Amino acid sequence: MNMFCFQCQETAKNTGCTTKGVCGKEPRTSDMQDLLVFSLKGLSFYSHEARKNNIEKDDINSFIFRALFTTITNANFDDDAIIRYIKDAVQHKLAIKHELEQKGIKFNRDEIPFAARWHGYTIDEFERTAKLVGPLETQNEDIRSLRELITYGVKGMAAYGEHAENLGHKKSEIYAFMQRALSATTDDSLSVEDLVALTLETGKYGVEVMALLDKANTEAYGNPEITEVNIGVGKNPGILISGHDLKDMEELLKQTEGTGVDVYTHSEMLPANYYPVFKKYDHFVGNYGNAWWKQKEEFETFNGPILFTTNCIVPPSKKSTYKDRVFTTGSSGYPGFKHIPHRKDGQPKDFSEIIEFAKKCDAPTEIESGSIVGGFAHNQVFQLADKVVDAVKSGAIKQFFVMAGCDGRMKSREYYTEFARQLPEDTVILTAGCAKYRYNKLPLGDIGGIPRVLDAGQCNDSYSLAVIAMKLKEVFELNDINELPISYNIAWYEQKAVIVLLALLYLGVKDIHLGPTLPAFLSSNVANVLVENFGIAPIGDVKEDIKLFMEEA
Ligand code: SF4
Ligand code: SF3
Repeated sequence: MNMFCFQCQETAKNTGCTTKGVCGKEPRTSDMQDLLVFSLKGLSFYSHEARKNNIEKDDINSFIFRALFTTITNANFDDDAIIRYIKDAVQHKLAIKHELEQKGIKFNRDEIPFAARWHGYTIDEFERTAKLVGPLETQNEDIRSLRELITYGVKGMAAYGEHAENLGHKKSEIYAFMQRALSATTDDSLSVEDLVALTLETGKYGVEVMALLDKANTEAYGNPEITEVNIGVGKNPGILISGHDLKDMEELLKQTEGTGVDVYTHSEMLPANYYPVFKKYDHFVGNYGNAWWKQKEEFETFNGPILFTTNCIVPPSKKSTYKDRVFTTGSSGYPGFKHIPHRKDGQPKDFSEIIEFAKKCDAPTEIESGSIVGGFAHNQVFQLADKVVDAVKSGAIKQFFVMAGCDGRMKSREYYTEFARQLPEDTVILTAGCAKYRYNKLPLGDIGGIPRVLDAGQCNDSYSLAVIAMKLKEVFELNDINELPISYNIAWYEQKAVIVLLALLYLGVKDIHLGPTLPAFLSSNVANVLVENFGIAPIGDVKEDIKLFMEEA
């Protein structure tokens, strides 16, 4: 076995990537990411202990967000960047340990987990230790499963928390929980029951972090509003911005203004088109292309530079001609792609190099034309509430389907296109995340002016869908969110979808169908807990699933 990773939906044979990642991750990168996660768990042990003694370090809080984010699927393939994070984690750990010791706080050696005890300095040491610290080192399958489930949920939280932090929004409870949870995954005294409880608590903080990000985004850029997004192209050269970070979006729009360079969104950045503050820029043309996994073709025809603010990066192939046009920033990275450093001292990032590059490029080649509609986050839907409630009461809308989550390259995801196509015409799809690309260009029509696909935004805007559900529960005076005519058929791929799922479970949502496959990291016992307590189910045949959902309704 060269490596072991099973954190995403596309893991080899739905058991684990062992020779090379299906995502393109090399064994060494996988090892270094394992060691980084391990180091962050060790650092979390000390920072959790420090917090108990009223020591809180802002730099460690932010560092853990960023470092964990680099280990999310398709975020960062750059070993050098990951190794720098490991070295910094070791330094942070030594510093905080020293501070605790200065205060007279000491630990027995047997109280300190290996992750916290370990300090390595050389690449040799890193490579050796990395082989001892992957997920398979936990022998008990159920404990391993729960530890990984919590770790992946916390990774998703780190991503959302980092975006909020970039906009100046922080919550100390979120940092405290994340570090406690990471530290707990190294604690051999915790039982399956303890870890199940911690998993549910992870969902609670998932809701908190998504609410925080929602606040950060809407306070900075206004509430998303119904928007017709152009999917065609203009005549100027353009920059294609992908990922989820809206602060990067803002700075890029400001810096490209008046330069003759247009801006287009790709994949998860599409919802930026729905924000009032971004819409006012004339050179913000629209969205180009589809979900992340189509990037190899779409980056070729875009002709101009591409900026990744987060995942999902697909490694270019030998034949790809766009390699020298790709830039990364934030936690994303890829060897050979130019990385734009983080903002310092309150100054914006410097996108001048990418803008100058764009000026020399051709305008994008048109691959589609027309428009798509989105912007149905909670505030906008509340404004339509009367219309929606009337449509439900009159029977014009029979059922809502939450089809949020991720897209991916597996053929089995055609299920979601077919599912959307075959849903009865008196149903409405509520979506968020890149899962939407499986059906957002189908001619599904509307119900009395309400489009049949309502896109709330990015995967974190699944929070909006939960807020909408809560509001409907209130309007219809129901006791339980599960009495609403809403079914959940969620597609997952990476770890942000894990925190979205845990958040929905925490909010009490039952009977979520999850696909295209159930996570490989769920042991059969842990999967049973989810099935028995929450009614989680896999997807099956489109026709039968629709029949089942409509009967349950
Ligand atoms: Fe495999 Fe997914 Fe891990 Fe990549 S992230 S190595 S595809 S399990
Ligand atoms: Fe998509 Fe990567 Fe998950 Fe944010 S961009 S939802 S997969």
